[in-house]
Amino acid sequence: MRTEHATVGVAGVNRANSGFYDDNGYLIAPDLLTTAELEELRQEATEVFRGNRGQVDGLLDAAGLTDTEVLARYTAIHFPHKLSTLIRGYLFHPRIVNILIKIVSLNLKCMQSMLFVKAPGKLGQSWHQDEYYIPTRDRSLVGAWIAIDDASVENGCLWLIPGSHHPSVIRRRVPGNDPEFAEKDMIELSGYERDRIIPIEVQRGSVVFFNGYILHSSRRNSTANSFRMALVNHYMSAESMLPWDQDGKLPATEDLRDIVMVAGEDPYAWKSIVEVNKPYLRAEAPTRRS
Ligand SMILES: O=C(O)CCC(=O)C(=O)O
Repeated sequence: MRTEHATVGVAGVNRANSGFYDDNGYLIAPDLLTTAELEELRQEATEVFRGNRGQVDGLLDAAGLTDTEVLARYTAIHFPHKLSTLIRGYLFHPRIVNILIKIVSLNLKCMQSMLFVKAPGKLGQSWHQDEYYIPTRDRSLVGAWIAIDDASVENGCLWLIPGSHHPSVIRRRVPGNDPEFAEKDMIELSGYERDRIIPIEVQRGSVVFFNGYILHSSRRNSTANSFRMALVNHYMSAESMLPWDQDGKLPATEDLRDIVMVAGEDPYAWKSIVEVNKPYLRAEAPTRRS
C-alpha cells in the first residue's frame, strides 16, 4: 500500500499537518537538518563510540581501527547527550523545537536521547510503545527521530501503524521469536490488518515525530554496508511529572527530575534537576538469520 504522509515544510506546523499528527500519531519533517549538521553528528557519534567523550561500560578499545570498524560493532547508546555537549545541543535544535512546541506544549522537557548506529546486520527493535517504558501520564510523550543516514526498508527504517496511538492504552506484550528483532517479546499485533503497517523510509536530514503511544518497530539492517544512523530524542510537556524508574533501575519516584528543559517554563523549577541516568550501550543481541 502506498502511503501519503503529511509533512512539515518551511511553513511549519499548520492545521492540516497538526491534524494529521493528531489522527495518525506521526509527522515527517523532511530536510530539517543541513548536510553540515549531519556530518558533525556523524563525526561526533564516532567520537562517542571511540570512547573519546567518556568511558561507558562495554565500549571496546578502538585503537588502530577505522571509524567504520568502530561503528560496525554497535547498535545504539542511550543518553549520549550526557557525554557530548554537541549532541546535547541538538535537543534544542530550533527547527525541531518549533514543531514540538506546536504538537506537544509550549513548556517542553527532554528526558531521554538515544543514538542508533545500527550497523549492517544489527537487529531491529520489536513492536512497542514508548509510553510503556517512559510513563508521561498526560500522553504528551513524543520521539523526534533524526535521520543521520537515509533510512530504508533494507537498512532497517522505522515501521509504524498510523492511528495506533488511539485510544491511548498500553497494549499487551506477548512472547515472540521474530528473527528481525533483538527482543523476544513484542506487542500483540493481531488486531491490526497487515496493510496498516507501514515503513517510514526517509532521507537523511528528515525528522520523524511520533507519539509515545504509537505502535512502532524497526527491522534488521539487512544491507552489507549501509549504516542506519539516527539520533532519537524524547520529549514531553513540562507540566506533567515523570514517574520513571527506568524499569526498576532507579528508586521509585513520582517525578524523575533528570530532565533538560528545552522551551518555556518549568512549573517544578523549585525541585532541583538531578543527574541519575548514566549513558549505557544497548545490549547487543546475537544476529539471528531467518
Ligand atoms: O530507530 C530504531 O531502530 C528504533 C527506535 C525506536 O523504537 C524508538 O525510538 O522508540
